[in-house]
Amino acid sequence: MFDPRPLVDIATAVGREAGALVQRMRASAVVSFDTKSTSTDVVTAADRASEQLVRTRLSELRPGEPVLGEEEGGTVVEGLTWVVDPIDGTVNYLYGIPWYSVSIAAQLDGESVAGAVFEPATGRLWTAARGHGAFLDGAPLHVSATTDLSLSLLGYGFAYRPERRQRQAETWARMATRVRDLRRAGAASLDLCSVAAGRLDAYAEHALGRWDWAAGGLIAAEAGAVVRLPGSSPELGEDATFAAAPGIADAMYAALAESGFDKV
Ligand code: LIP
Repeated sequence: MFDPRPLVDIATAVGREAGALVQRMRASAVVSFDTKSTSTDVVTAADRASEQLVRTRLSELRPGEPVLGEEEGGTVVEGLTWVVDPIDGTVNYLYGIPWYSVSIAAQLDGESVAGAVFEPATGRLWTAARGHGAFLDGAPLHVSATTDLSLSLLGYGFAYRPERRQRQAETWARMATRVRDLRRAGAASLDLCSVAAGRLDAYAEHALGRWDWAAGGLIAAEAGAVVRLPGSSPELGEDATFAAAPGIADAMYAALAESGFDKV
């Protein structure tokens, strides 16, 4: 019987090493940086150095296993692939907002089986192994028991492209009167971990990379959330990521669809 827990240990150890590097580099890394898809989609020297460290360490610990990373690319193959976001929440990192992570997942035939999301700024570690639960610093995680949509806290995000942001903002304006409140924290992996911890009742966003959701999506699912990854929510749009406490998942999914979430 395949046991994914040793893969969590590797993701944890390498994530902690990369996180320490990210923290050490911050003062210099945020002085100058490059941009990618738009002028607001930043990449720092720390993003690149973190991914390079992860790649080097995985090649030592798991020789021959491919890596898909946000900065250097790669592909998901049959068998085991490591999926890495070297800094998730790069804009937060740039501004000194302590809400960013190094996210490392192991996927088997494209499905996450192990994941670690490490917060360099706080030292908090979120982990999960498929079928073995989700944990924050070793303590079990459980989603919220919310059953009332109007009393739910919804996390969300924006794409980098301006024309899409406008449509997304219109969706969130419609949702604002359907839920208790909205939160936009800027790091998808940690938004998904927040659902796992019951700190958010739901989270939804478009246009995430596999590296954004690969570990956090598993952590949320293992904590009891209803998780729908890109390609599995046609009513929310082909590139939608959705996670919610089971007590409100159907109502939240329907409210997002009614708000035009699929048209952004
Ligand atoms: C970020 C995501 C966030 C999203 C941002 C960005 P990055 O990832 O974690 O949820 O709203 O636009 O994609 O770029 O910091 O790795």
